[in-house]
Amino acid sequence: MNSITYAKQIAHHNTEFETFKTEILKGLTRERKYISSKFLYDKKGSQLFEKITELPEYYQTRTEATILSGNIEWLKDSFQKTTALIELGSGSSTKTRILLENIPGIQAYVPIDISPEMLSNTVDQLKKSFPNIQVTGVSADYTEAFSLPDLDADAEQKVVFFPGSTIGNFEPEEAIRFLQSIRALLGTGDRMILGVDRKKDIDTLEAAYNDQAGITAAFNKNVLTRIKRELETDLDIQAFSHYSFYNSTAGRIEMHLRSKKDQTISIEGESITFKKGETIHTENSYKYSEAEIETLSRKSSFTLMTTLSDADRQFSVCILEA
Ligand code: AVI
Repeated sequence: MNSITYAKQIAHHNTEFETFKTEILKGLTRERKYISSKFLYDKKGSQLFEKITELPEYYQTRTEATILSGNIEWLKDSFQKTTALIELGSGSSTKTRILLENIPGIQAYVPIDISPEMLSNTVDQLKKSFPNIQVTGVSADYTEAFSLPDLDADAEQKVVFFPGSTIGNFEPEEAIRFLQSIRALLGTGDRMILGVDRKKDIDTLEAAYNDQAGITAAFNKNVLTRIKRELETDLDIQAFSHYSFYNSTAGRIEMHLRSKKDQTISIEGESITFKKGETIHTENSYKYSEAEIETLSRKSSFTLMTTLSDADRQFSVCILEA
C-alpha cells in the first residue's frame, strides 16, 4: 500500500469516527433518545442480520425468495428486454441468483454496497457462477447520490433490484425521496423490482422482531458494544434490554434499547441520564398496505405495474416502471 492511500485511509477513518461520535452524542442527548439504524450494521451487526434472515420467525427473506422462484415463468416473460441488473445492497443471495439465472438477456450486473468487503465477495462469487455476465461492483452508500458505471451492455432495459424490504427502514417521506432519486437514474421503460413487507397481524410482525433465539436482541444490543469499543465510556451493556413492538398508528415495527434502571452514563465526557424504562429508539421498519405501495410508487414517479405476493399475502415483490 503506498503512503498516499494510507494517509487517505487514516483521514477516512477519522471522519468516520467523528461522524459516529457526533451522531451518537447528538442522539443520546435529545429529549427522546435515538441512534440511527445505520450504526447497527458494523461487521458483527451485519453477521447478526444475516442470521436474522434465517430465523423461523423472520418470514420476510424466505417469503420473498419463494415469491421470486414461484414466478419464474412470469419473470422470464416480462423481463425479455432486460440487459442490465443493478442491485442496491450486496447481492450474493439466492434472490439475485434467481434473477440472473432466469432472465437470459442480462449482460451486466452491478451490485452497489457500502461495504467493500461484502462487495468483493459478491463480485468474485457471481463472476464464477455467471462467466458470461459482466459484473461491476460499485462501493457506495446508495442512500447518498451515486452514479451508475457505463454499462457495456447496450442497456436496452435497466432493472434496479431493491429486495429485503429495506425500503421499510426509511421514513415514508424519505422513501419517496429515495425512490425519486433512483427514478432520476433511469430512462422511460426501465424498471425497479422492490421488496416490501406488508401490513399484517401484530403477532406475526412482533414475533419476527422478538425471536426465541435472541438474535434480534443481540443485533440491537450490538450497537452498545460498538459504542463501548469505539468511544470513551463507562456504559454497562447488561443494563439495557431489547424492546420491539408494532406501533399500529405509525404502521411500523419499532426497535428500542430499554434502560433496566435509573442510571447515568458517561460517553466522551458527556453525562447521559436514563430513567428506569426509558428507551433509545434504534430502528423503524415500516409495513405497507397494497394501497400505500401504490401511493408510494406514484409519488416517486413510477407506475406500479404488478404486485407479486405469496399465498398468505405476507410480502410483496413490486414491479415498478419508470
Ligand atoms: C434490513 N431490514 C429490512 C430489516 C427489517 O426487517 O427492517 C432490519 C431488521 N431489524 C431487525 N430485524 C431485522
